[in-house]
Amino acid sequence: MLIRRPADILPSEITPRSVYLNRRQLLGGAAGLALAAGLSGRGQAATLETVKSPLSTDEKLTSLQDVTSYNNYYEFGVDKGAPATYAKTLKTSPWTVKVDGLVGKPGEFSVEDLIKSSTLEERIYRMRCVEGWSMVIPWDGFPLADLIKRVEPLGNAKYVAFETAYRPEEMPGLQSMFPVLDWPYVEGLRLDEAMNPLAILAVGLYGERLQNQNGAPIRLVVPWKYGFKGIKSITRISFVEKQPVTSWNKQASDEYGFYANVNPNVDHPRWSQATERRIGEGGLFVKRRPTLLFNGYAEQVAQLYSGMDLRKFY
Ligand SMILES: Nc1nc2c(c(=O)[nH]1)N[C@H]1C(S)=C(S)[C@@H](COP(=O)(O)O)O[C@H]1N2
Ligand SMILES: [Mo]
Repeated sequence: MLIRRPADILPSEITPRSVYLNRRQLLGGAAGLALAAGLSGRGQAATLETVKSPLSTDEKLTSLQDVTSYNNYYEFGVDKGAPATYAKTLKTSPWTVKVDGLVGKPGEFSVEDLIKSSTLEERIYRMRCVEGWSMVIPWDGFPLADLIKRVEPLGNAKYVAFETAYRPEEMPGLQSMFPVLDWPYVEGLRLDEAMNPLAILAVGLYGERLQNQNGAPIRLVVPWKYGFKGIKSITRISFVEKQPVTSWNKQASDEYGFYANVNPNVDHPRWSQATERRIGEGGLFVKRRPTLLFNGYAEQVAQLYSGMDLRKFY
């Protein structure tokens, strides 16, 4: 029998997760980090060392259970429960992100390298799906701007294009004779949007590495835009001059624009965007909440769109 010394035992092994999470919350910020040094069987840190970001909301968190079981990830099926069941087949380690296009320093970056070379922050963001539901999620990640600065975009780089892994063997949704989307999933941001400090590349949530259904090992989080901008399991980031095509815009351009800013005044053709349902707020008389312009982040991002007609550029 192998007897492990206490030093080999992870805090997450000896402490039930709920207690562990509470303790992290109590200790807060850097003090909680000492608890987060474990290594998983695959040699990657299972838990994440983060500093608390002042950009966080203090709204009540959506439970880990809801965040990891009510998902959109069409590569694994269109039902909200499908990704939690089927995304396990995606092999997320090792993983590299190729950065190319109009940059001075293109390259292939391993996720572990990106994590090691950044200060991870816990950002509690409210998220809004175009389907009318919302969540409040404690993401762990780093500013997208950090990676952008590292690769030194050229003067003619105006947009950033993102691509999800294309792996039919590991993604059942890609094997379908009637594909829901034109794979691989692609998304894009204007360079100045991508540089906004609110935009992050997330590698974890609730202090642990992302589960596959949430876009492991690395995904985009843009809290002032509808959820479909938050492209999952990114393998490529390209800097380009022209506005890149995006999956949902290609699929139904009258329903999903490039900008996808959360906007209560611009309805989706098939449903209103004026209110939302917070996942986890159960009960018979759940009140829908009014949706805020830019999902409540107007102060930080409205200037990006000054002079633009937001009904035209939806
Ligand atoms: N590759 C990929 N990324 C994706 C999607 C997808 O189907 N495939 N769905 C998007 C949509 S519509 C939403 S609402 C969010 C959901 O993220 P979550 O499941 O982590 O909450 O992921 C986005 N990113
Ligand atoms: Mo969504």
